[in-house]
Amino acid sequence: MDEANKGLLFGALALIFLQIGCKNETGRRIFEEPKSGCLKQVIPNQFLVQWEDGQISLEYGSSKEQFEKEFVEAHLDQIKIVEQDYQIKIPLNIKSELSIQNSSNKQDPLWGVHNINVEEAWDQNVKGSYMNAQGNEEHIIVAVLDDGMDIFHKKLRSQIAYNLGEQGLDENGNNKSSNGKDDDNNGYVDDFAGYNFAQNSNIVNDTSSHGTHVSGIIAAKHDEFSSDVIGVAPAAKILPLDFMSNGGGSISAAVDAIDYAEMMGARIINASWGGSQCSSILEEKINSLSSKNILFVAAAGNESQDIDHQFVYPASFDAPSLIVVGSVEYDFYMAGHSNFGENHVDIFAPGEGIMSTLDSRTKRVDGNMTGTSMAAPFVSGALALLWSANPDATANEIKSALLSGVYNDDFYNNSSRGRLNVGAALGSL
Ligand SMILES: [Ca+2]
Ligand SMILES: [Ca+2]
Ligand SMILES: [Ca+2]
Repeated sequence: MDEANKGLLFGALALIFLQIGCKNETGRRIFEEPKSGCLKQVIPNQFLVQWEDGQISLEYGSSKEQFEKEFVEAHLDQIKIVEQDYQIKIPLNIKSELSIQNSSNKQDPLWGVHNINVEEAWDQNVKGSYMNAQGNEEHIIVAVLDDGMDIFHKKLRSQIAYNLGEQGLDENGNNKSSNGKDDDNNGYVDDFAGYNFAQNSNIVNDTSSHGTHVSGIIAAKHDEFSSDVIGVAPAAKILPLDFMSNGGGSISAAVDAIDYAEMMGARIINASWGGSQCSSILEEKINSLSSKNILFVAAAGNESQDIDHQFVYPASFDAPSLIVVGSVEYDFYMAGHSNFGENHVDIFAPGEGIMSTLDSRTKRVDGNMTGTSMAAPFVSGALALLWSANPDATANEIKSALLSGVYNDDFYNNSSRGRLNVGAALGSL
């Protein structure tokens, strides 16, 4: 491994904010005034509607005025919230240098995975899968909502939650994964290896390597070379859900991807992105996951700020199924880039100089990245291990085991006062 790709891709996901506070007496929130920072992110003529029954749909109109007059008025009784759709932007911030501390850890390219006490789980054969009542192996599915993933990477291609309904040959002898048909009638054509909600296609293209790096931290295959990237939960499966192209996505694509993750049985959603809030629909969506027993793991962000006071989203949402992750450096102190906050940040995990998989088209199979984007997937992998050890546990039980079994130190400014300790979390399950 040489001078690696020190990318850091959290960023000002400048998007979504409809200021709450002007509800009318029916509880309907129709085109509330967006924050000024959100106006630039509006996607013209696309509107998100949340219905009274909780469903969310994307609708189109020739203008906001026309849409309000013709669509909203006609359906007013069934509508709860109407918002403009917003772009999600995730600028790629490249850190020029790693902050080097006096620590022997920095010599170990895999220092992150070696310092979360995960061997204790592996030694008990807790690796991210379990045997069901029929004696078949079931894999915990982690949905990676990101810029895509290199599904052909040698450390990842065996680690994907393939959709068996789009596998094999159709009646004409064509491959179901590429025949242009929705063979399993789930609403998505050829969704064999995840889906691209930004472009409505089955090509999950990771232009930044960000999603490939995140995926490797969670579940990169283990093999015989000790210097190779290894994932936290090698028997878990990744569901690659691409909702951005060229660093940008939309609220509607993120919401569709969350729905898809739920439909395909994901128990964990990794969200290594964030920024300012423009949409209350995204907040309600994440809130609704607690009743579905799904955990949503969000990066705390890289602005070195207290997010109890300077909010970033989705990390500063108050949702029971949300777990927010900040990062530590080689010496286990909080990383200089990491956001913090004793109410809104839950736990820290390694996030400085993390080696993981890169998109093979970059001509490198692995490299380093830095940021809370890297810390979040350590926790997502840990949750997959916990759930595989106790598949009947509720999301709440898994979350509280994670947060009670930590390396504890009073100086950690987060709600658990701790950093990730997989073995101890397993012990408190
Ligand atoms: Ca993409
Ligand atoms: Ca399908
Ligand atoms: Ca097909």
